[in-house]
Amino acid sequence: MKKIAIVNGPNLNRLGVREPEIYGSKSLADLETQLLNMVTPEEAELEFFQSNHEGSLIDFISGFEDDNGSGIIINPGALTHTSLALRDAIAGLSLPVVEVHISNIYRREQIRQHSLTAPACVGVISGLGFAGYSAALNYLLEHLDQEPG
Ligand code: CA2
Repeated sequence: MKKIAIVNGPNLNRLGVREPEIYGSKSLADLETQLLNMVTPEEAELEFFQSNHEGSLIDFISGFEDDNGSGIIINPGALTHTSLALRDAIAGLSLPVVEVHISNIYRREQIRQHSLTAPACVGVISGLGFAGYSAALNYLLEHLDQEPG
């Protein structure tokens, strides 16, 4: 049984509340429904986690691997651009991690155009809105237990 975590970092609990012009008008609960509708319980178990705290995110992803997790989709929020600790935690995992950004970070302010966490991930999807999470989930469903590609 595949076990996939969808992890969202700081402020993503505010999705749908503010800045709809950048992040859309849907909430984190809408995202969960969208992803749950993509899988049957026999196909994969999805676990959702959001935190505004760097250490909690690090504890969750390492605990998820210890708990027989198969893959992770992560939107580290602004920690993408600042957290060497989160990058180290991702790099220390043996399961595949896909980084997702709702907005296209390469079209935004310069400070957002560099991801510290991306080099530790198998791939990055940026700018496709919630569809990026679905694409990441499709990738993991197809490629878990296989070589990247
Ligand atoms: O585009 C993304 O998904 C980001 O990871 C979102 C982060 C931002 O710091 C990254 O540069 C790109 C910010 C998430 C904040 O989300 C909010 C949503 C609604 C209201 C307030 C914040």
